[in-house]
Formats: sequence, structure tokens, C-alpha cells
Amino acid sequence: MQLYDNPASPFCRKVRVVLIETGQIDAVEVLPAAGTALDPGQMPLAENPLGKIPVLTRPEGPALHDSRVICRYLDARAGGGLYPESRLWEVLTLEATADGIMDAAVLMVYETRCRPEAERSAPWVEGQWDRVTRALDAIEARWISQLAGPLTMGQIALGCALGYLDFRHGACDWRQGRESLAAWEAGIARRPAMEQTAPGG
Ligand SMILES: N[C@@H](CCC(=O)N[C@@H](CS)C(=O)NCC(=O)O)C(=O)O
Repeated sequence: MQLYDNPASPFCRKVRVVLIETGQIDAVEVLPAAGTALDPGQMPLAENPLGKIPVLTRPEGPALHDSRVICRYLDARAGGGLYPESRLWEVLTLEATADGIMDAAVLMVYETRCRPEAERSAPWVEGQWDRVTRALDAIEARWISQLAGPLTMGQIALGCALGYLDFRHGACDWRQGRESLAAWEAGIARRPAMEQTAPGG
């Protein structure tokens, strides 16, 4: 298998964490990719017409995207147990919430990276951060119990989302007023798979 990947991408990090946690990292060749909607660069457009990564190629069928599909495929392939049947809908909703945090946080970065200064919208950027803070507040208030117990895909996604906030939006201090979530994050960040995939680039 080949994984189109970027070390700064929280979505790609989800996949790399699952590969390590399920013992499949050696089954994949990692291919660096980067690009945006303005300039697809080395994005694998033939494998994913949306021009986004991660993308996973595999011998037995068409390439897979997006991160949710790839992670579920890899878990099924290894019998990883990251989607426990008894909590499936909660796990998937937590993953979707974490992915939404990543989407908003990535869009904030693109606003400065891809738009000339005169075309940037501060209210639009603030609206993205509002999404992040509402999601974090909801997790702190209602989802902490889901973060206990054996590792799930929802927990991995949330760990990657919080790591990306530290990486790109550290000055916003997401931990402020969210002691339970901060304590949980300190724990998951110490897992070897999280340490080995810390964002960079
Ligand atoms: N929903 C997708 C999101 C993937 C995504 O947005 N990836 C970013 C990298 S962090 C990307 O490919 N950006 C290029 C672009 O949007 O043009 C997933 O879960 O894989």
C-alpha cells in the first residue's frame, strides 16, 4: 500500500497513528504530497479528484480517501478494535467532531497562506475559531466519559485535532477553562504512536 501524506496534516496523522496502533506501519510506503485548491502541487489527483490527502492505494481495489474511510479500512484489515460495536455511533460522532475541528483549524491556516492580505476576512477566521471553541466546550461538558477506556478511533481523531491546535494555533490556548480535556490530552500525547507522529513541516 502507498499513503500520500504530509507531516503537518492532522488528517494524515490520524492514518499514521492507526497504522502504528494496529501494527501495519511496515505495510505502507509513505509518499510526501502537498498542495492547495489554488495549486494542487503533488496532490494525487488521479487517485482523489478532490485533490486532498490522505489517500491510500491498495492492491485489491481503487485508492481510498478520506481519512475516515482509510482509518476504518485499516482497522478492519487488522482487526484493530478501534470501533467497538457497543459505542459505535458515539465513536463515529466524536471522530466527526474532531474532524470538524481540524477542518476549521486548517481553513484558518489557508486563509493566510492562500489569500492575499487585502482579500482576507477576519470575521470569517473568527467564525472558524468559534466552531472550534464550541466543539471543545461540548466535549469538555458532555463527552469526557467517552474518552475513558480502551483506545477508539474517536480518541485518536481528537488527539490529532488537539495536537494540530497546538501546532498551528498555540497562541489561542485551547486548554484555558478545559481542565478535563487538557488532562486527557496530556495522557494520549504520551502514547508512542502519538509521539512518533507529532506534526512537523
Ligand atoms: N475530509 C478530509 C479532509 C482532508 C484535508 O482537508 N486534507 C488537507 C491537508 S490537511 C488537504 O488535502 N488540503 C488541500 C486542499 O484542501 O486543497 C479527510 O478526512 O481526509
